[in-house]
Amino acid sequence: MDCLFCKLVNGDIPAKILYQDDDVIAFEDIAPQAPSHFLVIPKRHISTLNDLTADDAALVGKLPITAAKIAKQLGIAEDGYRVVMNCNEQGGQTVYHIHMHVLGGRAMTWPPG
Ligand code: U5P
Repeated sequence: MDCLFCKLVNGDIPAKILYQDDDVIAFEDIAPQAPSHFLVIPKRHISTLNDLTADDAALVGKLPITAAKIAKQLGIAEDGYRVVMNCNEQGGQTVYHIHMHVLGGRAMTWPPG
C-alpha cells in the first residue's frame, strides 16, 4: 500500500519515534507547528475518520491516552496542549492514514484557521 505512515510504521521512512506498542506509534512531526508537535497514529491503516467503525473504538481510544502520556513525559501537560485530527481536504488532511496531532509548548489561539 502506498501510504506514507504505513511506510513509517514499517521502518521504511525515518521518524523520531517517541513511543510505540502493538497498536499505536507516536513520532515527532517533521514540520512542527509548535515547540512540541508530535503525531499519534494507529499502526493499522485507516484512511480517514469517516472510515471508523464501532470495532475501532478501543484502538482509537488509545490515541488520546497515548497523547496524554507523552505530553506528561515532555512536560507540556500541565500548561496544556491541543489535539487535532484533520479529516479530508477541507479539514486540512494531507496524509490519508488517521493521525492525532498533539501541539504544545506555547499558547494556542482559537478558533483555528
Ligand atoms: N508528516 C510527518 N512525517 C512525514 C510526512 C508528514 O511528520 O514523513 C506530517 C506533516 O508535517 C503534517 C502531518 O503535519 O504529517 C500530516 O498532517 P495532516 O495535514 O494530514 O493533518
